[in-house]
Amino acid sequence: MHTLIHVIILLGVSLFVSHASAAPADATALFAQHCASCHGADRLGAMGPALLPDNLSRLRKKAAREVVVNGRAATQMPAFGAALDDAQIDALVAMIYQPTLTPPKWDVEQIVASRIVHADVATLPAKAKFDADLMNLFIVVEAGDHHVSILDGDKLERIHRFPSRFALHGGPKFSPEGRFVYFASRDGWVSKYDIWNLTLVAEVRAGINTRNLAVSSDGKVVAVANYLPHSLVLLDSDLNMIKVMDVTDKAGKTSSRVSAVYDAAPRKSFVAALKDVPEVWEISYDPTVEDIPVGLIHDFKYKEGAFLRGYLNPRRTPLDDILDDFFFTQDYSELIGATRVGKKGQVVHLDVRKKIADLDLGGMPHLGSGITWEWQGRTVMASPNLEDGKITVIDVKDWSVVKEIKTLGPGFFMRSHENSRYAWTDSMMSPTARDTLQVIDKETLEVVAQLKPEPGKTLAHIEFTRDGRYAIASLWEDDGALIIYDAVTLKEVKRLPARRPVGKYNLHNKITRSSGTSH
Ligand code: DHE
Repeated sequence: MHTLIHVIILLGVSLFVSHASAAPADATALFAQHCASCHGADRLGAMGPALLPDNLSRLRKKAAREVVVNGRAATQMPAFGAALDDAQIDALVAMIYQPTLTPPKWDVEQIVASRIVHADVATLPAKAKFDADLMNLFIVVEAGDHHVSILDGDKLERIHRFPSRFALHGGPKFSPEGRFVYFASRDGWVSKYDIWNLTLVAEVRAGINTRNLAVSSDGKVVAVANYLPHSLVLLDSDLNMIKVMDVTDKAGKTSSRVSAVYDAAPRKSFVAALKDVPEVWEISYDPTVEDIPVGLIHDFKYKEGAFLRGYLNPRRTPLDDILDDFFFTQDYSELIGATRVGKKGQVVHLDVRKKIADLDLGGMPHLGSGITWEWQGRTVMASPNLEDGKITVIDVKDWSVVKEIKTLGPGFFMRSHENSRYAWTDSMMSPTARDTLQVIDKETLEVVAQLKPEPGKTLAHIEFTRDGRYAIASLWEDDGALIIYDAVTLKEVKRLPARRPVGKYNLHNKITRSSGTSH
């Protein structure tokens, strides 16, 4: 997670010029001449990505400079190394890491105007144009060249590959019957794709800097979480505007970035994690929900009108601390959130609407990657840790830590399947062990195998086939691969080339909210 410090620069552009330069380079003029046609005169992005400090927070200045000089392979970004001198390049790089003089706006009108319809769903057949088990398909996000692949999970073959928006992030989300998949890009583009017809249907830009999206379990509402602007956007299934919610605290004084939004299917609601305000929001998409003053039973202070529970309106749960990484119990009545400093966890009950337990969680657990299984008659949750080499296993009834399983290094993702005795995890945050997957026996809670097919190359993110027979791992390199393992013998059975395949998602496992996968 990153802290963003916004410095308002009111000085002339000459300040951005490299010290090496004799004559100051005018960054604004250079930008208008060389960059604006693709990245937008306002730097909000167009064909190319947005060039604003928030959007660039994951890219070091040195790397950005490299892109300006050499261009970016597999994209339309040309090399400017020959056309511009060092001072001009330095000036441009400095400029894009500074906020714009006027804060960028992206409101309802702009969102509505950005919508693009690529195909009329009414004219497309409601039948797949290929022969496969439609619930055993995988959607693979290939970040190396911004493409998406669709795999047949029975034949373990690629059916189709198509270009995506720049820098998709988070899991794609599916309509309940599995025909449509929705993607969010870090630049705010939401894309709806018809898997059965292998065609893009519609797109809309819901924000400038977006975190993720969620699709309601009835398939009717798409919720988008934004860092910039501070908003939660609700769209219908065709990406038409329903409403934009400005996200502020109860008093309307402090606005907040939205860290993520999740579909809490059993509750027919979305749950949103806020980054700057100590509240969790729940937004019901159940049209039969009545306006009941929530908290009547537990806490009388929530009787005011602003806290009415209602269709597509936020219901707030106040917290002691900001929580922005969540794990939900299978029925979604409770969530564990990690505090900003990451060392403490809190359990929040969404009906009681308050914290019900504190957890001592050293090592910064990546709760969003948590999975559950049955262990000795209890349900346990396990998640990797972003700072320490360990898997934390917690009893979700009394929230006690059952075990900390030592691993080779800090990890990001964890996966299992109802039909598998193993849970798989990576150590991708470790410089020395990022090439090794570890396999944990869910009964003994011991590491039983280590897989290191390509020493020195990052191996991470697992997804199982619908039946749990195969596990697919990402060789997370530009000329990477999907490595398919037999989930019982742990032997490699096949490899498919892929361009930095950051994540893969099995339709059945995601739509049925398998306990072995994050939701
Ligand atoms: Fe992610 C999911 C947040 C950095 C790859 N990541 C998510 C989700 C959140 C999140 C809230 C759940 C959303 C969902 O699935 O709907 N990620 C964050 C961060 O806060 C963080 C640490 C910093 C940031 O700048 O955003 C971060 N994430 C990364 C990466 O650097 C990764 C490894 C590479 C990338 O492409 O950006 C990355 N995040 C992923 C992936 C998922 C994800 C592959 C989906 C996981 C899944 O299997 O469901």
